[in-house]
Amino acid sequence: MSTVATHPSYDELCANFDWAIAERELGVTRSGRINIGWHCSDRICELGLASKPALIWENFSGTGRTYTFDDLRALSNTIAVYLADLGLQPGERICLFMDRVPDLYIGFLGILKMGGIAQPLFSAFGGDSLWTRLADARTSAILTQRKHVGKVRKIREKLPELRHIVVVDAGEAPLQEREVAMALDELPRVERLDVYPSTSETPSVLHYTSGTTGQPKGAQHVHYSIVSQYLTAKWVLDLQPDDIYWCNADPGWVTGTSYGIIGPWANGTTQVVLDSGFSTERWYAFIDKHRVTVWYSAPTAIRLLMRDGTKVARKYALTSLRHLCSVGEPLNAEAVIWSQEAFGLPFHDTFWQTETGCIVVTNFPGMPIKPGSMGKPFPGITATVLNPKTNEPYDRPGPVGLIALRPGWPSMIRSYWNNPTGYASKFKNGWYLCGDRASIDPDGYFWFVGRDDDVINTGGHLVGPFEIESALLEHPAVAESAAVAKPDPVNMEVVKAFVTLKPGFEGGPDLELEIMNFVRNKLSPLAMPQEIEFVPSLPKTRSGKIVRRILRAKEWGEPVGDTSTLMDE
Ligand code: 6R9
Repeated sequence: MSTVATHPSYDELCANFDWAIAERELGVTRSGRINIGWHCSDRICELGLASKPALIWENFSGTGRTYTFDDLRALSNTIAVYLADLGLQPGERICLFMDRVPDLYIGFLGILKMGGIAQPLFSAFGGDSLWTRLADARTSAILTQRKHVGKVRKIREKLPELRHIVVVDAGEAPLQEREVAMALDELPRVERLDVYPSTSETPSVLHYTSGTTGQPKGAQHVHYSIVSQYLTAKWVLDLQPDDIYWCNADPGWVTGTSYGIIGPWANGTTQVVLDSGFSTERWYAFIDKHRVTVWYSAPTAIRLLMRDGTKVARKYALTSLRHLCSVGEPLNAEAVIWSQEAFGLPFHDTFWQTETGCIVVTNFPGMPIKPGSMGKPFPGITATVLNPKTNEPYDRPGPVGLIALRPGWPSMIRSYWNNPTGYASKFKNGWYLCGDRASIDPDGYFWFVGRDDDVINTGGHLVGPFEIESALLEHPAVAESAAVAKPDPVNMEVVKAFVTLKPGFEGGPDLELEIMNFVRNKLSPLAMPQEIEFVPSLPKTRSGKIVRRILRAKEWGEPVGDTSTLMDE
């Protein structure tokens, strides 16, 4: 099957771009009514796709269930009515605190249909992480499962505004104060609903950012975001009518809502969801069983697949795959080359943030991929890199600067919850600063360097962690790596690398020296780690991002700061 999109080329799309293209296709205007819940279900039914599967769901043990767009429509109506009957009002924050069960996806649409603000949080969060975010958002209700309700019970006394704790699978279990049982299958199915008349600027989703560099912030999205999410899903993920699409991100992370709910369903795409943790074989078997065609994943998962080698991939029929995309962290060249070897297809990198709401820089389908580069701005997005001294774009390709976007695309957040000053501080000279560094080559391709705070200053030379980590990952023993600054009396900072090894390798001074020399030969003596520490695992956020800040703080003897999004808290 071809990997080339059927839509016009990147250059043609850029030349004729207008977000009105998406507005027309979605049947919305900036001043009219838009409701994401309605657009992702009712409208798809009106287009004649009521009986098309919308969600093919499977849990860790292989039990599954399929929901059509008509099911999605009626069941999200049902949840909307249920929540409104509890007395919940439009504009109130309603948290989704569940594993990737169908109620999570349907509940998300239901909340939006009754005008609530959906606040998805990772079900793996412990009490403290949950409390910080519910307290900050002054959340009125939480939808959760029996297995997680204990965490809510522990903190509810500190949350006087949390009026309803809705348990979706309570069964006969005894409930406590403020708790109600909502058995979706047993509620009368609501066929007709007057959906809340939201417009473009009505708040829709409140996402707490992964917090790799500090306190989590509540990113405030609006219903108009669907305009960007719809079109980027269609063009970048290249969604076609017959696709079986798998986004393996949890909706606690923006990828799991923008491209695990809104983008694909606004396109009427069939999605598969696997409610289970990572396992190479389980994932390949899932792709094989459901004949997945488009797969949206992340470097952290791809590195684990790489660690297990191409042989495992050959045990499964993965030939249904025709388009692969990646997000969340820099995608190193090695991973692109490996995926070509393992699946016969390259991963296409996509760069964006909770704040941008949609993909902003990407290896567009059909555009030649330069392995290691993130690609070019999505048509309609003006992206550049600024000289950090002047906050002006460079007048030539090459130098490393701050990634900056011209504000105004539909899915940009409108503020940080309770923190307008924090939001205002992200803008300089009329540009929105992403907080990342990159360079642009003469062909207009962006090359990621690192988060601003992760750049290493060794003897006055700025070294990006991505370059060093990419080189480390090319060494046959290295599974994962993080390069951070370590204090040095002469050079101010030197590079220290933390490394996890592939099965069968043992850390020690010989391997350390070998890897150091490997990096020196590939890059430069400057980029060579002065020290390599072999570790069993690296600190990561729940969305799989390596948190270099924590490793660096230890080297400098500084406090590690907020750790509430960490995987192994
Ligand atoms: C969607 C998402 C945003 C930060 C972003 C950057 C990093 C995301 C990337 C990437 C290099 C890519 N990031 N995609 N870095 N290449 N393709 O991840 O949102 O959780 O808010 O994180 O993630 O540092 O600024 P979010």
